[in-house]
Amino acid sequence: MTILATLTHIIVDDKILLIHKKRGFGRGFYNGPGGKIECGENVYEAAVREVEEEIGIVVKDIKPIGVLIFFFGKKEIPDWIVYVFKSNFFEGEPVSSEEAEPTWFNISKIPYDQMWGDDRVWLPLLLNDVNFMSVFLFDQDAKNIVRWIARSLSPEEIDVIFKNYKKILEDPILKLIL
Ligand code: 6OG
Repeated sequence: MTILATLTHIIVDDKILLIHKKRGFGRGFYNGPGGKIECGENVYEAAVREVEEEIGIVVKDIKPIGVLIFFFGKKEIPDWIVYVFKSNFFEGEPVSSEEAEPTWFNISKIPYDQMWGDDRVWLPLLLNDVNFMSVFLFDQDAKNIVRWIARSLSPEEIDVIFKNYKKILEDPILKLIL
């Protein structure tokens, strides 16, 4: 089954707020705060909840920016679909939790060598306000990227995909990666 999740990148002036993941999938990496969408939630609600659970702040005015699709080995349906948001506003002060340690980085010093390999591809698009979808075929144990493909999305496409994840599974780009 495909896991649906969110990632939210908070950017204030020339700084980006990342978490150092203390446990779970991607432990040891820096990433945006985020996590699995729960039953009955929409993607926006899930994104706000996950940021608050992980680092104690209430993120405001989140903008949908892109979608990531991950296959760990070739298979019919993706392992993860991750909805990516961007925000420039929040309330509260970022604090550590059992799951995450928040850290600000200058956007010219993003620690890509301590992040998932796919981030080098799409984080620059997010920073430049380009709406995107990006599909990654990793090897079976999620270590190396075998190949990837990305394209920009129109605001209309973003709207459709953020309302119904099944739409993304119909995109012909998925056939190119497998
Ligand atoms: P929890 O275990 O915290 O959800 N995630 C990825 N993020 C990046 N940048 N690259 C990947 O490449 C990822 N695979 C999953 C989605 C895990 C969090 O990790 C993200 C979730 O925000 C494979 O519930």
